[in-house]
Formats: sequence, structure tokens, C-alpha cells
Amino acid sequence: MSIKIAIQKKGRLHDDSLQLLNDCGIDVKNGHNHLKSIAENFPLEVYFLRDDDIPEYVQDGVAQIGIIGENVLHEKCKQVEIVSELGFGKCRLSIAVPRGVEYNGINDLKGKKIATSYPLLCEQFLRKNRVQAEIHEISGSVEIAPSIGLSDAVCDLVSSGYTLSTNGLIEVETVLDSQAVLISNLNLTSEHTTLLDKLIFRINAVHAAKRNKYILLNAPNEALEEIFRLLPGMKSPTVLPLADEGWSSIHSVLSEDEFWEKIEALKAAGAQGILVVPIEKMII
Ligand code: PRT
Ligand code: ZN
Repeated sequence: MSIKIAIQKKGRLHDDSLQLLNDCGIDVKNGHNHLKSIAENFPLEVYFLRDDDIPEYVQDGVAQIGIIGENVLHEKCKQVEIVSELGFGKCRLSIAVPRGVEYNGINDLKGKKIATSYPLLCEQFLRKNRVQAEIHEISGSVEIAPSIGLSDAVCDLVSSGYTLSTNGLIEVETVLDSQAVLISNLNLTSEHTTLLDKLIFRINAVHAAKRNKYILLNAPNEALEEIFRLLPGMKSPTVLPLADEGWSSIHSVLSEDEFWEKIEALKAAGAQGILVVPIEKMII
């Protein structure tokens, strides 16, 4: 018995999806020349598909789980559950207008023509804001639509903003913030649920490891109290006496968000020889 996962065959989510499985200790060959691949050390079959098809395949149970951008998931409007946010494939669906066009707010889109590959999300956004505009669905190269006279604005995916700016467009509204998510079929068998739980456990360990760093430092014993206050650790820091009398070595875990501030404070409290080491997996 194995669980089937659908991931993008090629494109922006392919490498990160495979890398995530890999970081979870699951060996899968890439899908450039295959429709499917069987993992060697986990009961997992990987299907390589166009991203647009993944929500439907997961809804229908052809694959029990899948990795997909929230933008595609919400546009396709299928009945599946989001079980984990994966932190890659980050982008936003935004409305942009040509530079130089006066824009004072969303009401300026009234009666305008908007080109997009995301007609449903664009429509929902306009309706929520009580703006009536004409949506023109196109399947690619949305960013050139205004310059060839096809539309007054675009509703397209943006990550760095480079594509919009080189096409003379300015982002004016965010329709959706998106990232890759793990989705699952709504009617999993108990065997599939058990396998999915195992996979999520590993994904959480990978994510926790990425958010944290292991640190080692030396400090004079009189500074320990202040240093303990700064270091929450997973439970409490490990303290080992050094050969030098009156000194200790302290091991702990710091979260990425507070990392630099804490390092500065630790130095100020008397810490020396601070070593920072990446964590491969972190089981909380
Ligand atoms: O062949 P298949 O249908 O599977 O792939 P695809 O061509 O439909 O999708 P692909 O591989 O381009 O993107 C897959 C997913 O990656 C998207 O659905 C998003 O969830 C996510 N993603 C993240 C992005 C971007 N960032 C992104 N920047 N998808 C597309 N873009 C495009 C955008 O459309 C625009 O053309 O990149 C351009 C903008 O990039 P910047 O950096 O210039 O702003
Ligand atoms: Zn696609």
C-alpha cells in the first residue's frame, strides 16, 4: 500500500517539490522523462503533471495528495483540503496598470478591460470591492496586453516585480498572496491518513530545522544567568564546564527571526567564540 502524490512535471514548483521530498528523506527521481516515479524508501508514488490539473486529480482521488500554488488551487475551485503551507513558490496575484495612467484607488478600475489568466480570482476580487470591469481571459504573456491595446490593466502573478516594470506596468492592487501548499483528497482511507500524517511529521521537522539554528558559545560563569535569560533553547540550554576554570560552554537553539538581535545581546552579556550551525531536522 502506498500514497500517491501529484507534483508539477516541470516549471517553477518542480524542483522545490522534489527537494522537499528529498529533505524528508524520500528518494525520488525527477520527472522530466517520466509520468510517474516510485520512491525507494517510503511508500510513495509520485505523479508528474501540469500544475493546472493537480487540484482535479486530487479531488477525484487519482492522487491522494498534491503540491500546488494557492493561486491555481483557488482558481480551479476544487473540493480538497490544504494540509500544509510549504513556504516556497511565493508570489502574489496583482492588478497592474500602465505607468503614467492616473490611479487613485480601486474605483478607477470601473468599466476597464483587465487581461488575466485568473478570471475567477480576479472576478471575485472585483465583486468583493463592488467594481464592475470587463475581464479578458488570456492564457499567457498577460503583461504585454496593455501595450498591444488588448486591455487597460492586467491581473497577473508577480514575484520580483521585474516583468511588470519592464513592461511599463505598476502594481496597484493585491488580489491574493500565494505559496505552494500540500493538498489532500477529502475522503482518505485510514491507511492513507496514516501515511499522510507520517509525511506531515517529516515536513514539520524540515520546516522547524530551517527556522532555527544551533548555537554553541563560551562564557564566564558569572555571565551564565544573563545568558540563560537570553536563550530559551528547546527546553533549557546545555551547559558543559570548560577546561579553563570559571568558564562554560553553552549549546542552544535560536529561531531565525530573533537570531541577530540575540547574538548581539549574547556578545554584550560576555559570550565568546560563538558558533552557529544549521540544523538538518528538528523534532519538537
Ligand atoms: O506547465 P505548467 O502548467 O505545469 O506550469 P505553468 O507554466 O502554469 O506554471 P509555472 O511553472 O510558471 O508556475 C507554477 C507556479 O509557480 C505558479 O502557479 C505560482 O504558484 C508559482 N510562482 C511563483 C509563479 C511565480 N512565482 C512567477 N513569478 N508563477 C509564475 N510567475 C511568472 C508570472 O506569471 C510573470 O510572468 O513570472 C513572471 C513574474 O515574475 P517577476 O519575478 O518578474 O515578478
Ligand atoms: Zn499551469
